[in-house]
Amino acid sequence: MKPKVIVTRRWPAEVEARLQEKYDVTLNASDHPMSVAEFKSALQTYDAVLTTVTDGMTPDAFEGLSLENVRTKIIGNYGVGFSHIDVSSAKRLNLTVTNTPDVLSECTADIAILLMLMAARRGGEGEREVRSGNWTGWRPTHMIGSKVSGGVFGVLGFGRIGREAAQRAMGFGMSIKVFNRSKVPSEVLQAFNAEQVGSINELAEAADFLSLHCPGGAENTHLINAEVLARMKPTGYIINTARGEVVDDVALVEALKNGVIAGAGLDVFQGEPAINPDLLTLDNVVLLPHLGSATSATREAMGFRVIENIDAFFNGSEPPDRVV
Ligand code: 8YV
Repeated sequence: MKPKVIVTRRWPAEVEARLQEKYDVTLNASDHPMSVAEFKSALQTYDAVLTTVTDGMTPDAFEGLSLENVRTKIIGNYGVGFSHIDVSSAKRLNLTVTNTPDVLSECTADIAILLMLMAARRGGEGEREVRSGNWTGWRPTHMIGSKVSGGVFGVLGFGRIGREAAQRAMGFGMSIKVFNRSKVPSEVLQAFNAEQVGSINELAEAADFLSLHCPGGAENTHLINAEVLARMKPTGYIINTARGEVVDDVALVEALKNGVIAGAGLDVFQGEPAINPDLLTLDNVVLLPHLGSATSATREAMGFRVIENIDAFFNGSEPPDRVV
């Protein structure tokens, strides 16, 4: 008997087809985000639940479940971040959790650079002006932005995506400063000609662009707060392709309104798709709808990576990307 597998959202067609060849699959034809009740019932019905960031698997989604009534053995998350999955409940229920690292690092780093350029060179504002018919023509003082090339690129979290972003920033002649909880090996720092600083405040003071590449979750919630923003240069920018909760968006709005920093580029939001409405009123912030991994090559690779993990699991070997 093939293991019973449920996919919580629509995936690229090739990946869904591959899954269907191998497993007894239930697809989410309408692509609606699963409710807590649906998720709870899935855990009692399927051998594997294949999730995404839109599945809020907070402790209440696991409430009332026990080893006796849970059928699921593995949660295969489609995405690298898994802070939406309550790890202690997963452990209590003896669930294996896997993610999809590596395959999305380049494309997510691309979006960080896109946001940096758009924010600094006022790409969003410019586009809005042209489309609205309000552009009156070239003039020396029109829509002046900030120079990116040669600036300081601050990386908070020097993992795979942070390094890809730094690599790209080096192409703009930027110098790299890094804050990372653990010590980055000196040969890695050398390869980026990077300096590892000792605190987030120090990084904030040095960076022209402070790009966030750490995981989300409780321990990184509001790492970027009013105090850190106050340390930044008034010409500085925050770039967030990590998780919305890493930035205190109320403090960010104040900083953007009051000239504490020059601007921001955000691909992720606390409580997304809801967005702090004040952000929508500000011209010095660029807003994207969580596009980090949104290329066809990457979304397919993510799906095949989930399949590799559940294949390994159901064949009795260690899934390559086990995180719990
Ligand atoms: C994913 C992401 O597309 O992988 C991640 O952590 O943030 C995104 O790029 C999303 O999480 C899908 O689950």
